[in-house]
Amino acid sequence: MAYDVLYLDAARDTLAPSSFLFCTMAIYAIGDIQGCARSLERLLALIRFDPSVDRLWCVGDLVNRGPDSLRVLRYLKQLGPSAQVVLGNHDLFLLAVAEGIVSLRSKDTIQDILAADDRTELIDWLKRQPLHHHEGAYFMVHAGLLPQWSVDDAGRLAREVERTLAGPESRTFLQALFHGNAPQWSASLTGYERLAAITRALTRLRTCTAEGALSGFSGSPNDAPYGHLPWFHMPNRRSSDHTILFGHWAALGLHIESNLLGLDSGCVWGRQLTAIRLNDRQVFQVEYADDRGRG
Ligand SMILES: [Mn+2]
Repeated sequence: MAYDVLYLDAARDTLAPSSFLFCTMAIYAIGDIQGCARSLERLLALIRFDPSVDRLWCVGDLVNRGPDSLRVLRYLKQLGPSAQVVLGNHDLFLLAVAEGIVSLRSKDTIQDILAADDRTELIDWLKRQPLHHHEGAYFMVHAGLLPQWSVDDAGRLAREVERTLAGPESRTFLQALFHGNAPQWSASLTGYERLAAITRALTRLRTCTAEGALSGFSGSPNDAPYGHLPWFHMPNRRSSDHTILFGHWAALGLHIESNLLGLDSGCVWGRQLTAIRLNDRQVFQVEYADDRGRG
């Protein structure tokens, strides 16, 4: 890839010759941050993340429940093209609160963003982030894909939502997502119900019923009701030809299979924040390092 060479050339001027061999672009995919800024900073130090060379992929739920959502959002925004994020359910919740569509609940910790001087810029940036990222053999999404969706299907459906969220009908869409009907996905859905069903699957899916519908279960896969399977173990899942990166399921924990990287290791619950270097699948983890109390 051409940009590999460019990065190497740029790095040659600044690094000692002994470091040169180690200086190739790395992509680190990291799990749900949820406002745990100190844990994020520790993890970035551990992997020696260098935004001039490396890329950081985030599976969404950047904010909420942790103590420092504002610091996390500002950091990721200023990374520019070095960061690739996809939106999670908590990120969409922040957008809905910012639009005055839903109210904060007692567990929410996004007040710092809502009160920030740069609130408008942060919210505008967040609205323009995608729900999916497809690059080569990888497909990143916050929660999962319905079994009948290929990655191309999911990408096309996600783009319908992304265009609306970034456009003038953003508020109407969020209203429908948080207050409208919640039908299961069907290809015959139209309008905002269609966009809401797509969004719910991409940002909330954990287990599917035998019929392939999203079920509400959120515990450990071992405790799932009879006949309910993790979305990624559904028979004949059409996205299995790509490596899917996802988060959202803290009770699942870090989950690695040849074509699956589940990255929510429960940082905001006091467990770990995880990064996987995609180049060689090296796993990096830090223990929860944020203050307790506000979450
Ligand atoms: Mn989530």
